[in-house]
Amino acid sequence: MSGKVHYKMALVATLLVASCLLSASPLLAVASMNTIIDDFNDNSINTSLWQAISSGTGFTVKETNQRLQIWIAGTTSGDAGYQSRWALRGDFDMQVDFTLLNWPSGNGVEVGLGLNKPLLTDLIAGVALFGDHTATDGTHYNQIYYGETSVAFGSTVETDIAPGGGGSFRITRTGNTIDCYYMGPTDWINVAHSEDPSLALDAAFLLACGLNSGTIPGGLPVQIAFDNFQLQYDQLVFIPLPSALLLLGSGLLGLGLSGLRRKMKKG
Ligand SMILES: [Ca+2]
Repeated sequence: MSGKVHYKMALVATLLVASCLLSASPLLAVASMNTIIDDFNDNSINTSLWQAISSGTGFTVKETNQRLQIWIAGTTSGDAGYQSRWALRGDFDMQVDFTLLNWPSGNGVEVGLGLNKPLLTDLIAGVALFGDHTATDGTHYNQIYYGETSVAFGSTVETDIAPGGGGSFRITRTGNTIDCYYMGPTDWINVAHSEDPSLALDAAFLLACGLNSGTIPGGLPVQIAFDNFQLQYDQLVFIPLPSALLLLGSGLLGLGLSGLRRKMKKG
């Protein structure tokens, strides 16, 4: 009799343990996410993670002063920054800080954190600060934060960051859902939220800034910096370098401006 009771108790205990393990598995998965932090303090590009990219003329991309600094002539279109040599697969949470080191009024430069399809310039998602600028159709826009995904344009929030100021961007993906944020006065503010199977594709990530061809350049030099890049991720997949060099194009900026105009016209 007591032997049977012990057997039953042992069975129940085993089932309880199994049940706990099963219910705990999502937590274990989160805890096992990998982390990459680049504080740029070594003043040297980590070529196992990044490649410097630029299109157009007058850009300089360099790690210096313990951050990633980008100089823009302010007279030409194109963009520049760091592009990952790896694609994100699965869930992730990444963020980066930016500083507007030299930021003349009306410069039209856009600074952002983005996701592209590997080997293509197609944007999957991005969050950016767009400086006040004049579009080629003559319309003037104030400084804004905005976010978007390939599925939908998010929202715009007007702001007014003084030269020397800065902020932070963040993009997260859980399953088929992507969220884009900027750091507000007290917490992250969501400017894009989309759910679609296409958003779960492998995605290269980039820290970029530049001028869109639909923007009249402000004419004065602009300088910005990225710092404190942090990434938690499920899996990284290597991108072959020769093709990846072609990546940036209008990836972050082209869709951004067209999306912004659609949004503005609706409003
Ligand atoms: Ca730093």
